Amino acid sequence: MTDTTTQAGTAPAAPPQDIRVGVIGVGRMGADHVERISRRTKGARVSVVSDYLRETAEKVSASAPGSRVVDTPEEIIAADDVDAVLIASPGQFHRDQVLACIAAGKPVLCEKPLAMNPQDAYDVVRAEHESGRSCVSLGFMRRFDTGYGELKDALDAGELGTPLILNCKHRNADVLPGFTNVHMVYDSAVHEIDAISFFLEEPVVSVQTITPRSTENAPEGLSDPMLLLLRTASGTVVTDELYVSTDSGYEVRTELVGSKGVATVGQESGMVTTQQAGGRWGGAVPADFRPRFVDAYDAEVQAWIAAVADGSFVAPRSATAWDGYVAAAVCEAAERSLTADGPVEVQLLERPS
Ligand code: ISE
Repeated sequence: MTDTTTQAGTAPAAPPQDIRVGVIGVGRMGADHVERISRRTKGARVSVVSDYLRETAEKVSASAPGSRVVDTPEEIIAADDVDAVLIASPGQFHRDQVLACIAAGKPVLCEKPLAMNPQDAYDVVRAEHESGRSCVSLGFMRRFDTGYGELKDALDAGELGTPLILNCKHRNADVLPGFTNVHMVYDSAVHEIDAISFFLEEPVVSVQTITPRSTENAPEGLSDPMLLLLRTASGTVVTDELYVSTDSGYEVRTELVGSKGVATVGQESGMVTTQQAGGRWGGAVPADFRPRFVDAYDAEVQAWIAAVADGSFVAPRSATAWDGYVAAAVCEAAERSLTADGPVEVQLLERPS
């Protein structure tokens, strides 16, 4: 039990208040965040949730003690019992919801992508700049992955020399219905595009999309697998192999080829088993990004809550609105390259000073 006795004349110290988080969108990812905040995040609790399916919101709210359900994102952002907002709605709603958080002066962690085009993403950058304070964190959780962190530290320490090639592989067992080539770029490849900002800290100047013949597992109209070839300002080349209907499991691997060495992350094999039946040797593959990146998501949300609590609002390693804009600009060039011959130039607006 906590000892609350004090010396005569001094008031007892007020216990630190939990940060009250409102969660917009509690489908697959939002529900995962509600569970994380309710069970594993220190100094935070979920106070309000909303979803376009009221029934889903009620079910998820029932798992978060003390939370309530409202009908609209606007109600969450305006609520007196919401100190910070987590947005996990579909990407096309992010711009308006983030702008509303900026207008309300509330710190926000928005799942990627920031927007489905660079213009919308830049609106957020400008609005945050004009508000005079940074309050937008973007959910590129891989920045908080241990392997990503190790590779970044090795690069920064010069252990790998000059980065020459970054090879990325991104494989999903399957995707949600309605997933198109545009989602492949803005929803999936956007992670590797942000990885370029994170690891190499320089702009992408051009991108080319290559589409081999598709797997028979791919949904109608989706070019799967898809290959992106990107070139940075200083000449590093990035390959991104996306394959989202493998029908097996979730794999994300990153290999940096440097002038002094090659480093690979994402090859965790966990337990390896020899099975008598079938004569096979091997380990398990995570089903999707939630188990694969659970530690990264936990670390990301915990760092965000700490930043909200100390008033800085954006954690040091977190992606910002600017990172979201840069990613959207590269995605737009990748989208254009789907129907163009050869590489497409990336156009970037000036960063507000
Ligand atoms: C999904 O939206 C994610 O963000 C996952 O991390 C990614 O692997 C998947 O391809 C996306 O659809």
